[in-house]
Amino acid sequence: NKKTEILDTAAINRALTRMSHEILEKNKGGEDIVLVGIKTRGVPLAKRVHDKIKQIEAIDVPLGELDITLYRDDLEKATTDNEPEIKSATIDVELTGKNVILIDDVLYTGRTVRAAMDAVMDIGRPSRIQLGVLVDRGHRELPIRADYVGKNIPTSDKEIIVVQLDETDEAEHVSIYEK
Ligand code: 3GP
Ligand code: 5GP
Ligand code: MG
Repeated sequence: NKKTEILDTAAINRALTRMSHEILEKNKGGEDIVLVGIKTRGVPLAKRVHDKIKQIEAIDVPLGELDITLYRDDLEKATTDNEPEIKSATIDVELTGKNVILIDDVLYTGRTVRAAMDAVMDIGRPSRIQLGVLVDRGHRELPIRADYVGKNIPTSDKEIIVVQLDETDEAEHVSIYEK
């Protein structure tokens, strides 16, 4: 159980600033963007990207959130047999025709993002869905990739990524932790 810090507050902030610029560059401005944070830590990250887009282009892009948790039909089962499912969605704007950008802290198997895309497409018909994550730790089990990545951190099965943010935790850093 060794812990190594990969990103500190300044590095997290720089990564989010770069991602916000990339979002605006790739989408030629922020006009049709709707940011959707995936709970828990994807929500404050989406808010930070929102604030940066506002600083850069003076556009107030709508913010929504999705709560996606593991569906357990049998609590005895291993976690890998449980599939993430949507618990609730708070998106107060029309998504049809919009460019929905999902924001999460860590991308791993891709199953959470798959569930998030299902939820978004149940709500409306966006013209496009993109994905931004603070950390891509690899190990994808679905053909899903992120459009905006704070940092690629290749992990082994024995490692997990610890993400702490000021809004949700009493610290702010991204670390790699050996189980
Ligand atoms: P989050 O809600 O901010 O994403 O799943 C609950 C928390 O446990 C997550 O916080 C996440 O940070 C942490 N976590 C660490 N490893 C894993 C993992 O392998 N899968 C999931 N779903 N969460 C993990
Ligand atoms: P996936 O569905 O891609 O397997 O996992 C993505 C979700 O699980 C994200 O919401 C993320 O918070 C969480 N997750 C998966 N692996 C890790 C990890 O190593 N560290 C943290 N902090 N979260 C993880
Ligand atoms: Mg998460």
